[in-house]
Amino acid sequence: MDSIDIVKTLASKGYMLDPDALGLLEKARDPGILDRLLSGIDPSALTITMDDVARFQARPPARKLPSIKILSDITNNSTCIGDYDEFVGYFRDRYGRLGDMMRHRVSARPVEIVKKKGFSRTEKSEVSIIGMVSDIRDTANGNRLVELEDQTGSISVLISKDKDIFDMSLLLDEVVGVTGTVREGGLLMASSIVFPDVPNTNEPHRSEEPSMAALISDIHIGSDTFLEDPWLKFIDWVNGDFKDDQSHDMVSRLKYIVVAGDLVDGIGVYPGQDKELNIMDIYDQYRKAAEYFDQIPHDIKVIITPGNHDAVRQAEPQPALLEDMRRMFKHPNITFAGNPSAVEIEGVRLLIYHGRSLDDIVSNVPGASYSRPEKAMVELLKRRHLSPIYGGKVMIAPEAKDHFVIDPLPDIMHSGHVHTVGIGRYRGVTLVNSGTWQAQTDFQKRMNIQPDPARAPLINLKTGEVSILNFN
Ligand code: D5M
Ligand code: FE
Ligand code: ZN
Repeated sequence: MDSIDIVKTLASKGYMLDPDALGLLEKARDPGILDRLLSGIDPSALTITMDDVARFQARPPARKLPSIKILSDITNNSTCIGDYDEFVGYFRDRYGRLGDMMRHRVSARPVEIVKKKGFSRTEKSEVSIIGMVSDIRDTANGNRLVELEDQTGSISVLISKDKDIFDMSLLLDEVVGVTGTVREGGLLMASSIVFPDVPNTNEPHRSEEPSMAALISDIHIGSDTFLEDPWLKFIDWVNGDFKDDQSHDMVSRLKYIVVAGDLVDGIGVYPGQDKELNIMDIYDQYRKAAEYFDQIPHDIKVIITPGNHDAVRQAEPQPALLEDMRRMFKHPNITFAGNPSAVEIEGVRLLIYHGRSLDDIVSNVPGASYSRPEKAMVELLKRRHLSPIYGGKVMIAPEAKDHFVIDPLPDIMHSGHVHTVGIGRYRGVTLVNSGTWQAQTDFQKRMNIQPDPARAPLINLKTGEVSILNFN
């Protein structure tokens, strides 16, 4: 709106305008401000001042925000070249760190010693081991036989179908603690199983300010099913295009926007993708993305991490977007980080992981589904690992350190990938799956995956409360 329109609109309602106030209104790039001003101002006022305008601004001038601290990220820290020896080191690190999380609860003995116990005596006292699951089978009698390994050897563990623990789902390559009695021949009859898990005394960190963070993902810019209208509605909303008080309250506190991967649809991600693209060039896709993100108010801090559709290596952990793409973004407050990455915002720890392993959880954990992604995320959190199954959907690069181990514990875990929205809490940790800005694709139609497009979950960093806004 130009100055003449602003003055005319206000004059038609009987208000005059200070020149300073007019300057502020022009500068605000805040399409909803006149409506808010007119419905909120004292009707007996004659002249609108700069203070009046400031009161109705969607985003009051920001105080200096604390910086975003990166706690862990593979970007520029990759050690892996793909040697066999590296896999040995990778799994040793996984076993060591997950095992350590259980040692105070399980007084584990080495597998080789435990097996000998079975040969030497017939005593019925219980023993414990910590091992990595290398095989899971059902026996002819309907029990479950699991193979567990530590550095000393491998042992067979029988989980009887008559025990409660039979209902616990075990995954290949995860690290668990098992207690039971050893039979002659060295078979361990399990009586209890523990995961690395979250301590039940866990208290999340909270910000001192009620700052809001919008958690989004799977925008898929460049796809012909990308929902540009709702997306632009979101961008306008962030810029103040609303009339309601609830939006005003939220946008005035909105300090962060986090993107958990699949910013663009990419090129050659699946067979026949070119028939479903609007933008056929990967650079053009990122150029378009940069154009959208530059419209986000510059005092909002943005974090962008990649997903399986982005133009970085497919093996996870994935590094941040390349410099070629990053420099297209003119927004001055964007942090580009890897997938996964752990960051600290106002003292609150946020774990960002695109979520490709959720496909593995949905297909391997009975009861897990695409419609309740937060439940699948709980399965990852209990295992303190973002991608327990090796050789599933996630191609894992054998880094010296296992970047998928969930340590330190996050206060918020943010994923996407499955295109459904889910909010949950597990032992103090808030779980958010942030849906998508892409309509149902042909592939998803065939797989019967129903997406929840154009929703933006917003989390209050002081309370941990999440609100889902619908931009459809
Ligand atoms: O994934 C979006 C959703 O669709 C996610 O739940 C996986 C599923 N999907 C997509 N492509 C495939 C293939 N080829 N096999 C199995 N499941 C798939 P996105 O990463 O956005 O494509
Ligand atoms: Fe996606
Ligand atoms: Zn994805």
